Amino acid sequence: MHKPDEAAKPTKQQEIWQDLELGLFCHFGINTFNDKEWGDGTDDPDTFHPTSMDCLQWARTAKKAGFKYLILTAKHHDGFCLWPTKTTDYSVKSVTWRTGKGDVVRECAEACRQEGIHFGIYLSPWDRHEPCYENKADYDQFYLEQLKELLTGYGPLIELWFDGAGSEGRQYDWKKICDTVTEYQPDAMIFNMGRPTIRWVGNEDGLAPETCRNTASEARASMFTEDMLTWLPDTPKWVPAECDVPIRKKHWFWHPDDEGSLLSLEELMDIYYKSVGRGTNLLLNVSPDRNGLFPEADAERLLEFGDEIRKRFSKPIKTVEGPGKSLELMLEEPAYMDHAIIMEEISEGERIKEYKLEAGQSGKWIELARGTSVGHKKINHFDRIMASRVRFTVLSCENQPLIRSFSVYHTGVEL
Ligand code: FUL
Repeated sequence: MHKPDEAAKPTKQQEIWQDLELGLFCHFGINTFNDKEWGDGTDDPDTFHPTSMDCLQWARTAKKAGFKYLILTAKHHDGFCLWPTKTTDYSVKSVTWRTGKGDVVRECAEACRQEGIHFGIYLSPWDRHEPCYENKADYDQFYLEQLKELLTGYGPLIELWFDGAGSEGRQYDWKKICDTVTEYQPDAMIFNMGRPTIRWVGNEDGLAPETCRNTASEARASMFTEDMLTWLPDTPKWVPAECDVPIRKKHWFWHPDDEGSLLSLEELMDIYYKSVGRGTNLLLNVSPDRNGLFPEADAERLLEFGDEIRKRFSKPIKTVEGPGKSLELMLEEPAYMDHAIIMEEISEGERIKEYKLEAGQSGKWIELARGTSVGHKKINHFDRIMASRVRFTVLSCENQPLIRSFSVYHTGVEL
């Protein structure tokens, strides 16, 4: 029988990254000040003028809400750079803000370090400002220079976010780009392009499919269009997914008057169940406004989200772990329960293909849930039931399943 990815296993760095689960995306730049999502590179640099920017407020809010990393748009498609790069004048060097001596990337990196969360960088390959963009060789060089500045000047990076948008039909030197990341930041994840170590889930709604495996070949077959097949041949076999979504519907940058599009707590929890709860990381975007601060409503929603996750899942009724096709959880006395979380020991790969969950009641087993992939984490919810035994049975697998943890919870939430 053909088993394409049986041998796929994460690197230590991928395992660490998967354990982070929650990342915050921050789209901030010249678009913020011009009410745009995709600036065309002609906006006056001096429009970039945050009145009271405080990256500590971003990092502190992220940390408090339980987010473990933050990714900043150092340069979006408009080409405006948030750090004083040597490669172009279209940057924070050419503005009256902080007399041209500001460096948002530095302030943000330091704030993250201070708060003890990881920092990562988004650097758009598509550049609508840079005149040399038209010349492939020149721009490849220009982009590598920018990347090198970011890789060497801002401490350890958890992730480099390479956006494919706007670059349809354009080839960049992905081999050199990825080699450069590996040379200067060997522990950083490479998002989706070239020789990725993590992949896009395939939509911007923060939703993973019910069956979401970590292996490259299955991901390609189930989620991607043909252009994803341009990954370099030495792409690792283990490529976990990251789900990205903005907290204000469809808007990555801050805009006046769109507070009404802020996702509700229920919507965020649904996204959480369908991203982290399906074994991926969630990268939730919150955009600083023209003050250079997370708007109060967004910050509050983020904190509510963090509180709700903690409220539901910080106190399991009981947890077990171990190898085998069947694991049973026995309580001293019957208890109400409505959720079960299973984590596979993915250091040895992803082995479970199908499973069921049952509760023992008066000598009978009642089926609570059924599922396919588990991987890093699987959240199952079911109607509240009173039981003293819960059983997790693997119905189909490759190799001996290894369960890192199997826990049951009573959240009291009806879904
Ligand atoms: C897309 C971009 O075009 C959006 O502006 C945003 O940056 C999102 C995260 O990725 O491809």
